[in-house]
Amino acid sequence: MYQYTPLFIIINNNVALTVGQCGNQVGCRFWDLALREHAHVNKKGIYDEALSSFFRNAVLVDMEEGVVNEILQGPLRDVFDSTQLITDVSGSGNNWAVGHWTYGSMYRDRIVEQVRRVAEQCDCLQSFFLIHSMGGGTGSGLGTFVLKLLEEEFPEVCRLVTSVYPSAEDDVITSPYNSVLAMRELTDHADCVFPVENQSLVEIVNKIRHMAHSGKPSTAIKMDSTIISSQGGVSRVEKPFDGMNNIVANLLLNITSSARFEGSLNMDLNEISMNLVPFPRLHYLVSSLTPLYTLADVSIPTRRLDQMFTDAFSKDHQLIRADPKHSLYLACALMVRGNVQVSDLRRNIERLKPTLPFISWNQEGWKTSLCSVAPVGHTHSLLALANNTCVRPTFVELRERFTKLYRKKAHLHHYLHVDGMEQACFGEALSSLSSLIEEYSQLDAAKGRLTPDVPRLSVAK
Ligand SMILES: Nc1nc2c(ncn2[C@@H]2O[C@H](COP(=O)(O)OP(=O)(O)OP(=O)(O)O)[C@@H](O)[C@H]2O)c(=O)[nH]1
Ligand SMILES: [Mg+2]
Repeated sequence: MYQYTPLFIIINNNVALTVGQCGNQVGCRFWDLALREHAHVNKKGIYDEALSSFFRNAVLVDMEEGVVNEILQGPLRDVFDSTQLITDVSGSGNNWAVGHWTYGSMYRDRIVEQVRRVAEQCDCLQSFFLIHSMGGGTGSGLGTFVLKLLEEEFPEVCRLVTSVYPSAEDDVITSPYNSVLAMRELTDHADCVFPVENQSLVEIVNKIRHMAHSGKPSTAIKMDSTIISSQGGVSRVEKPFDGMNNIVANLLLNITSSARFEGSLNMDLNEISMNLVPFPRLHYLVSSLTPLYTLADVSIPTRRLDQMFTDAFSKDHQLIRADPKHSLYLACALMVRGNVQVSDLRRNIERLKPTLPFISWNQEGWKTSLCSVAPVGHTHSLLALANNTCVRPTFVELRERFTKLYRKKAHLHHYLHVDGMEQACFGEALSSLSSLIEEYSQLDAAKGRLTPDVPRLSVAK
């Protein structure tokens, strides 16, 4: 069993909500790794008030019981109690409308009451942290219903959402409908969204496995690194999503590290949207994590440290399939953990800046944080969050998959049976997505007009 360690925890000002299978599996992985991190830092520590509030400030919602019940039987059973769970038995059957309207109206009061109870335990509630998938019914439909509820009931509290996007090969046939319907809600009601694509996660996991088995010393990966290990998961047997969920959990560990540990430069969760979102709808932040591959075994020499910063901007380290270096940056945050100095951060920003297309009026739009505690098994790590027009292709692809079904009105009747759901919702969600795509396109077009600083003519002597 774990020993729990209190550190400098101020996370009790944030409330986590996990909705649906994916949301709960990812959330559970995150909590598990967070416990391991804290236990690692202070091996003699005990489970105390401060860390326990980190867990009390969570509400777990699923309209099926299986996943959540499994959590209560696993290593996390001692930190959650059944009053934090809201479950039903049959699930939303991959239908956004059932999650949003049917379960939304049935569970509205219970959810509000539960969230209020948890919110009252916070000294000064700063943000809600929602974790869900876009492709199914509960996380997507009820998850976005909860988002709207939070806006109504706690309008002053920041809403951050981690959204897992389905891959093109997803076995949920209706996932394009569910995702586009959910996107409209995310665009209108979230302050910040961290999109993660299952396709990218699969590619990263495959690449890591390949490297781990290639045996080349230059690609040595610690087998117990939190990136690839499934040790300590909900169940002993590794499940299909475990490796992928570890990556998302690492994203969450890095985002919340400032709130869990001390550091010379802290970043509160609500500062993310304050600093990275210049326009309210354009709040989709592309994340990249390093180390992911060779740097899993990183040590501190400067060249390697600089390499970590270079990697954060490469295509291979993004959690969606995107290439930020060739699209326009509106803003960027670098969240560093471990033995790294402010001067290292500054040097790397100066080094990389000339290679990155930044919007003209926000060339200095860099936000940084330093947390002194590195993830277990590493000396340092970096999470880059980019407000970048490179999210656009992901949305265009999603729209194409939606249109393919919608043109034929395929599967629509499943949605239109549901009380509260009207066909107009589909058209409205589609046009919301199209205008979002258009807004990113227009900004991206400005990239071509960026003129590099013209060198001054030298005066002939
Ligand atoms: N990365 C990741 N994706 C998942 C996981 N579980 C499901 N998914 C993906 O999420 C989508 C399905 O959503 P789920 O979260 O299973 O559905 P739900 O929210 O429980 O909704 P219903 O089951 O319809 O009530 C599909 O795109 C799956 O590929 C997971 O643990 N990790
Ligand atoms: Mg489910």
